[in-house]
Amino acid sequence: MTEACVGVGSNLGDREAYLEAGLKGLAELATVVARSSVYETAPIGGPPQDPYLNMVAVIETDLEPAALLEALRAIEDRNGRERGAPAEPRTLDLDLLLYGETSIDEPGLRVPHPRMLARRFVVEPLLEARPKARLPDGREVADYIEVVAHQEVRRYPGSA
Ligand code: PH2
Ligand code: MG
Ligand code: MG
Repeated sequence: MTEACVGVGSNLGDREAYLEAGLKGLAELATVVARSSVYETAPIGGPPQDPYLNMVAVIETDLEPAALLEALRAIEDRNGRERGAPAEPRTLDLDLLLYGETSIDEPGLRVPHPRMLARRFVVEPLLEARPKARLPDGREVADYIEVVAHQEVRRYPGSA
């Protein structure tokens, strides 16, 4: 069993429902062992678009990284995800952030997620779920919160 961290995001349609559908999909393929609160976050990159809801789920899984990534894509597809330009609005985005202490750099599969430490919408919920999260190279995620502190992120009212 490996512990993996998955970023969950939505900024198109019923965002809360898509986050729930994402969590349900994860629970069908793995054991969800922790999750963050939901945050409303200013969109980073891409054309002007609505704010995201973002959160992080921690799972335990027997799936290898490539199979896990494929399973994440299948959950996105089931939830109306259309694959256009990179930072276009999306109904559901499931990003593999960390997979144990494994580093992978292959076309289409890079773990840790290459931009995770530059995004408060990842760093903050990840630290809430796993305060001691580390990258395979030993860097502590907590050391990066100050770097991204200027980005707009707030707890989403009503979420756990
Ligand atoms: N995802 C992106 C691009 N920009 N911005 C926010 N706030 N949250 C996201 O999840 C996000 C983004 C591409 O996946
Ligand atoms: Mg993403
Ligand atoms: Mg993605």
